[in-house]
Amino acid sequence: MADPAELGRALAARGVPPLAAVEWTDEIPSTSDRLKALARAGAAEWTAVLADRQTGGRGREGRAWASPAGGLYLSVLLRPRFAAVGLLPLAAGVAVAEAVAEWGIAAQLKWPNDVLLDGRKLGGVLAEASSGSGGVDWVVLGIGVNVAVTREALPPDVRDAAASLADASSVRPPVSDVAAAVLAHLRLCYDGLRADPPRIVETWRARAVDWWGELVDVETARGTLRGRMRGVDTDGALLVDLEGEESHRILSGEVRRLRRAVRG
Ligand code: BT5
Repeated sequence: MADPAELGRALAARGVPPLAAVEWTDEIPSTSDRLKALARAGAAEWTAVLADRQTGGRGREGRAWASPAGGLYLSVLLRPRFAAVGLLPLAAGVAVAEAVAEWGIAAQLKWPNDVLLDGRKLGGVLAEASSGSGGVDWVVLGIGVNVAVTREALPPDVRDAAASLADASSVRPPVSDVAAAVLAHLRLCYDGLRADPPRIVETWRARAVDWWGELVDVETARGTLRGRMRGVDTDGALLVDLEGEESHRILSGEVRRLRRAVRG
């Protein structure tokens, strides 16, 4: 089990304010489930839960997040008092991309929550929130990054579309160093989000896959929409130009680029 004190020292060395509390266990069903329970019990903002492995790691829409040893499984509790909460998943993606850039890895972001390396998924973000009459009470940001996850450790249906930091770099950072880097960049992105939300959208866009203007299919709960990818608005919604409707807003979905048929 990694040592939470080691993470504390790594954050202090970076001049990052300490976490409110941190739990780091060897194995847990899901760090986000554990942190949601702590959030409901009144835990403070910047409480974090980490695990070496998850047995029930979750993605969006009930999908699973394969969580063998060698990955970063981190959940962070935030209690935002500002309006731009919808941009938190994008801000978390930026934080992950900026963190891995410290090891020379040029990750790309794909709306809404993918962190890609050469088109394969290196990490993902799961944002879950609870609101009351006074607005958003808490947000749990769950972040998974394949730091030194081997292909063999991943399920066969995930393996070919997954990437690991270890594939791309001869440097093998310890998971606790990657955790410290992600948390440090997340602090900066969170402060940036409070001060200047459009700026985070610009930063995200600069790191996003360059599919702007291209034809995409977006699978949504209400079916697949086809159009040209235009941008992301200040609520984090994807804007797609559909036939007969410009800048249609999509709040959640899966984007796939349509490749033009190559004629021989
Ligand atoms: C995500 O969901 O990408 C969000 C993943 C968030 C995981 C973190 S780990 C800490 C915290 N605790 C949790 O329980 N969850 C969070 P989504 O966009 O729905 O992507 C899920 C899809 O990614 C799956 O259906 C697989 O195709 C693929 N996938 C699963 N595990 C993967 C892995 N380890 N590496 C790359 N791709 C994976």
